[in-house]
Amino acid sequence: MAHTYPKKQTLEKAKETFNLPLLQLVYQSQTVHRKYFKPNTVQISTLLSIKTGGCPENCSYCPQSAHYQTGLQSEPLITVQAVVEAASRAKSAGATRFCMGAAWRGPRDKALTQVCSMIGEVKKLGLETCVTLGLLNDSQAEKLKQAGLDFYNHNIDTAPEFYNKIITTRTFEDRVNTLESVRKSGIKVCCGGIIGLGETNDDRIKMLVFLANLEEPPESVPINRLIKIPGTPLENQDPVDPFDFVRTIALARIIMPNSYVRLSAGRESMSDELQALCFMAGANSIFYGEKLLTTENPIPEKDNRLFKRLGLEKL
Ligand code: SAM
Ligand code: DTB
Ligand code: SF4
Repeated sequence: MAHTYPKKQTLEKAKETFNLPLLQLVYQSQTVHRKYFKPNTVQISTLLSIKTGGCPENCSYCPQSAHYQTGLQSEPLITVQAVVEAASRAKSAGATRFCMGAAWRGPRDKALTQVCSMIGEVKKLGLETCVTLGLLNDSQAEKLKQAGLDFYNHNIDTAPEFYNKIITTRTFEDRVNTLESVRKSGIKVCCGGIIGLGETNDDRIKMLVFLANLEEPPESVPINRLIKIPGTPLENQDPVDPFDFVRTIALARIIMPNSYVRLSAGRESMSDELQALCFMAGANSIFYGEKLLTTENPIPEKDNRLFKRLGLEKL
């Protein structure tokens, strides 16, 4: 399918697009969406935290960072059996991809071997697999590839210029190096960010342009809306203007037309109408299931009702 935009996105053009009258922007993003994807379908992923809390990193938004008192109960790496049970339930509920997240700076050898067994077992159930384990080097990415991993999630989270206001225990460049290792191994890349950290619209645009200009843009782009976690430095952040959120989704769709754009964390506090606008703007994937990693997500019955009312089909 012909690309309506040049491969390399300029910041200037992206800003112009972002600032179009909202209805024109959404019309444009829905038009792009229909050229590249089957309309009215949404890909369904389910998340599971396989190692919870006590993370040495200081990401200011995160309930799992050991730097903040969020009241979260830490849990060590769970068993392969526990993963298989959760993945079977997710499959019965209609998920096509199972994503496992660990609160690590990066995986140690022994833990990585156990995650590889989890990947093998989840694949046997006929599900696509995704893991998010923090920083990786080339050989760790290779090991995950050998285990059959389909996707690796590793977010840049925000614009390069804003990144060190949010996290200081690792750099933006560390994140990008991991993305390169994942890409080189042949695993598909899932990479996006969070809206509502105190960044400007320009920062949001810069984050998306950075992703679109990677040698190959991520196959999957999760857009999270900050869940304000008591005890973290961002617990009292100002709310995001919902229309700016929709603009962010629309721009992601337009400049990364081949990528799945996932309406990720934060749906629990979004109205049905806002979610519908996000789908209209080109979001075509969600996390499905009552829990994200450690926080609440809409219960499946609620999502099923919404999908029915909107005439959306789960893929
Ligand atoms: N520790 C790994 C890492 O950071 O790469 C994997 C798990 S981490 C929880 C995955 C992503 O969840 C983060 O990059 C961030 O985008 C998102 N996230 C974490 N806390 C969030 C919050 N309070 N609101 C919205 N998104 C959040
Ligand atoms: C992503 O971008 N969002 C997901 C997934 N990738 C791993 C995680 C959202 C986490 C929200 C906070 C929590 O539940 O702990
Ligand atoms: Fe750790 Fe990931 Fe949370 Fe950062 S986002 S504190 S790396 S679990």
